[in-house]
Amino acid sequence: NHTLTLSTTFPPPSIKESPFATDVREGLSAVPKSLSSKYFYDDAGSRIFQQIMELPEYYPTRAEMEILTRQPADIAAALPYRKPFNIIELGAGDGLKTKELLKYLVGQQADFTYMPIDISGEAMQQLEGKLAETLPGLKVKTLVGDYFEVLNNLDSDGRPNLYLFLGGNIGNYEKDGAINLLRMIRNVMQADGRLLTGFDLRKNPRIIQEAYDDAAGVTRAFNLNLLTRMNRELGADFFLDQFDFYSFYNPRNGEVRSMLVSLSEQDVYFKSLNQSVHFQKNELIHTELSKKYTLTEIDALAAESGFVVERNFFDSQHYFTDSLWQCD
Ligand code: AVI
Repeated sequence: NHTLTLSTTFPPPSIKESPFATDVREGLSAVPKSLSSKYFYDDAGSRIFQQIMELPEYYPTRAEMEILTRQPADIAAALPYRKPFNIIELGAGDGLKTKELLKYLVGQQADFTYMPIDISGEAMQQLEGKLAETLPGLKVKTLVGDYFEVLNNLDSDGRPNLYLFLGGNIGNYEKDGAINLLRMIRNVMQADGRLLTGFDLRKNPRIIQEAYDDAAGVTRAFNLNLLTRMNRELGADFFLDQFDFYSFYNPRNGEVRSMLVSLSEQDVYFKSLNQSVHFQKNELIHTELSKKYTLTEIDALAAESGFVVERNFFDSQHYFTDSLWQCD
């Protein structure tokens, strides 16, 4: 009768802090407090975002879908490729919009390989399965990881690349971040490469305001889900009824800013950070920028990142543009 006692508590396991934990600790100790909107997209948040895209007020997805459904021939004709090329998509997600363009190109017997990049391996597996079913003639090579790493280690077989950055995701970056990302693409691009980026455009301010503060409260739930995520993943004790959601559009600079508002003076304890965060009554956590562009701003952004705008593709209401850029 040997008794073997295994100690599971000593020595304590060395726990490496997750990037989420580090960013939350830093973001909530800063003045003013902020969290990156990239953390909206856990499984629950991604599902809420799917609901946002179907809201009557949320026009960007439908506008871009219209561009890619109605104008794939014009987009394809604007590409200079008469030899095999690659289409590399950053943040492909469910790939629903891109499918319209891919379908057209496959129908034209264009010789290309589609390379979607996403941080979620699961999303890439699903997309690959779906494309194999619906576009069996398409050559697909999925790439899982962070854009910067994947793009810098990409082997494009000496073929020219069309980069896609759709959905208006560029609008969620602060200006420096947007320029960094675009310059990084510029640096890996050959002279005959092209970049097609989705930009949400300035329009009647009321339309934009309502798209980011919908009547059914789905965008509110999208923001409050960040608190649920911190409760679950970081052992925080946020009470969701102690926070409000507020978002406003400033038509003078084209910025929608979203935030959570603390409804009382309160302390929130984070078990996994072994730390409390203090909130004043009415103190804000900035959660998201969603920038709306003028065409002049798009030209300037292209120039600052080493590109020129070759052509803009618009939806019928001119709410959105997929902007085709080449190296300057
Ligand atoms: C993903 N991104 C382009 C969306 C946007 O419109 O800025 C995220 C979003 N936030 C609130 N509603 C939608």
